Amino acid sequence: MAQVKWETVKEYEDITFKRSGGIARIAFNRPEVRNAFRPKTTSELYDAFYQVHEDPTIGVVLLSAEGPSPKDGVYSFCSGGDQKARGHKGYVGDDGRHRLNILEVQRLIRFMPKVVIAVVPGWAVGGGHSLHVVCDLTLASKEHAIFKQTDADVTSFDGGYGSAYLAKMVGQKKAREIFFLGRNYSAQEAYEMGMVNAVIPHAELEDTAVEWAREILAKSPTSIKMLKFAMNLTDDGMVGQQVFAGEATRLAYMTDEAKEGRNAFLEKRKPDFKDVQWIS
Ligand code: S0N
Repeated sequence: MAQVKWETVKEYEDITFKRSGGIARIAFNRPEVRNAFRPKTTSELYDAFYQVHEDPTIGVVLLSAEGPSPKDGVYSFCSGGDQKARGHKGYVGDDGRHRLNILEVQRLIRFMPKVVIAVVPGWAVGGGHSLHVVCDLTLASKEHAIFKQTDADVTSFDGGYGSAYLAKMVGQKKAREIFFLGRNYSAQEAYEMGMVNAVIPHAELEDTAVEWAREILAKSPTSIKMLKFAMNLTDDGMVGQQVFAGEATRLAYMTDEAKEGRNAFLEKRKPDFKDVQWIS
């Protein structure tokens, strides 16, 4: 069993944000509404994920949820956009502004050079389902996780990663079934479809996630991030190439060749690359 002592990084209203060594834990904290997200939730998520993105000492993030619900004891990961916070122009924040910033959270998860593991203790529904799809790995509670797509019931649909990338993951027919019928799928069924990495007894879910995170942290960080971006690349088009190439440029900066290029400019002379080999 993984022994883990979480320390709070920052206090929020709708989420919790903790860390233990190189592992961050960001968790929804609205269990009374099945962890639905409102604009405040997505702003807080963005803020926490951005801190993780910027922190070179963190390599793995667990995206999880607090719970169960104090009202009825039901566990949830996330039930998507808060339908009570939805006005005629979309989701509306306390300041009266309409926003769709869950997609910005998705992009941060997708493009951060760290591994994000969805730890699903219960319902993963609508935009909550899409979030698990966009995470790098998904671990699900054997007893309580249920996967469901209600986007077509409430006319609040994810036509990006939540659906199109899901189809790459589970196949076109299965993805269309998930979205067109909106049925419930158990953790085992989700595993058999290929959208869950492992089905874990509920009591061991978080410890298992920490064990997976520690295994990943023992690997070469450069390899892990280049592999993540390489696997993203074909589905992310020019943006995928940009993200992958950004890391290639970072590696190039670390060479003597790059030092010479920079120094030559700063010293107002021609660069001397004659000792650099054309390695193939
Ligand atoms: C999760 C479900 C299946 C659980 O059912 P269960 O266990 O029977 O519980 P309930 O009694 O239904 O719920 C318990 C309490 O929680 C409240 N609640 C649950 N979900 C939500 C929610 N999403 N919003 C607000 N409240 C919620 C219930 O109202 C109940 O409260 P009380 O006790 O006060 O009655 C079931 O709850 C369910 O189906 N929930 C709704 C799921 C849903 O339709 N979600 C929205 C789907 N769409 C998205 O998420 C779109 C995401 C998005 O934002 C987006 C993405 C891409 C592009 C654009 C957008 C965009 O912004 O539109």
